[in-house]
Amino acid sequence: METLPTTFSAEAYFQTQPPPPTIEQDVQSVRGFLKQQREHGKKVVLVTSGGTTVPLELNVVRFLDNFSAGTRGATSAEYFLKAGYAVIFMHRQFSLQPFSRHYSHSTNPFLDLLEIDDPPDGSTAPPSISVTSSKRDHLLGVLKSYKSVQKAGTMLTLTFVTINDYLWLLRAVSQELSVLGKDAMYYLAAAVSDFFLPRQKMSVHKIQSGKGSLHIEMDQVPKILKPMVAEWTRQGFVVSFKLETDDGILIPKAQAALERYGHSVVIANELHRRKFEVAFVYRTHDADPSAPRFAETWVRIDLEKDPEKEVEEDIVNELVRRHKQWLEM
Ligand code: PAZ
Repeated sequence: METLPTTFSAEAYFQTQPPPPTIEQDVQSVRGFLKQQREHGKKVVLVTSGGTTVPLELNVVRFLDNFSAGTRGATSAEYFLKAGYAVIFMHRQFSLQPFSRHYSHSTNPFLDLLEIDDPPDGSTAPPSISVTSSKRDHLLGVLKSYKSVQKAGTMLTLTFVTINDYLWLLRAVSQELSVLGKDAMYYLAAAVSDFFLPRQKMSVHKIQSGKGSLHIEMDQVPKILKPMVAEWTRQGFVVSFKLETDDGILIPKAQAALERYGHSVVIANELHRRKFEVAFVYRTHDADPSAPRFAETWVRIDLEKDPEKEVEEDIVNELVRRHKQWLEM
């Protein structure tokens, strides 16, 4: 059996964990997409969205997962498209997607949009289907945006399931996207596992219950932002997210990430307030060494006053503004 490192650097990870079978095909589609977007002078944002799984067996029956439904990523992708960016939407398979997210089966089932219209008495014509009148305007708006994005070819969708799929795909897409230099933005909203089980330590078959309780020791996922910022993305505008449940550590951890990786912005959010409140954490460019090195700006919306408002609209507007300013520097 090959010897595995005790802690995985990004390099050791990619040397020991195999790529997903679809990686080459995905790289080809990203190349084709970027060629088209460059011809149209578009800025491109990579949006990652949804949670990663950690399989416990090679013939996977069980896996660890997390809560993310992909709302942040899918919603933000729509606002980036609206702002004129082309979007590579890299998401967890079956998590929410731009446009169709409005009709998620759990919150707004598609069948509830439709009516059966019976033919007049005596007619042999089959019943027809129409859209419920109260839902028509909303559906029309979403459909128009969706069709125009399809026609313009400004969105490419890629999928991942496991943490391994995610890491390989993120590296490959970032390296491709780096040809855009400063015109590329990386918006890392996916909820990525901090721990994984190396392939070499996985049980081949379903773990059996005969031995009583289950003990699994997981390895730490390498800190991928480090090579991403320093090597893969070449000058890109990198935005990472920091999620915590303990308010006391949220901002300090976001600051520590900025310090460690040297990227553009960290968007900090607390689990239960993430739908209406986030903080932009960034470096200050103050020449005075005794002044604070970081600052934060809160983006808040009032869902009681305006229940239709989405915080992602303000997040994306603010990022578009900062990206523009940064391009002009
Ligand atoms: O997918 P969602 O809308 O339910 O949640 C979004 C989020 C909390 C996963 C995202 O805003 C985020 O913080 N992502 C990074 C999580 C992390 O620290 O790994």
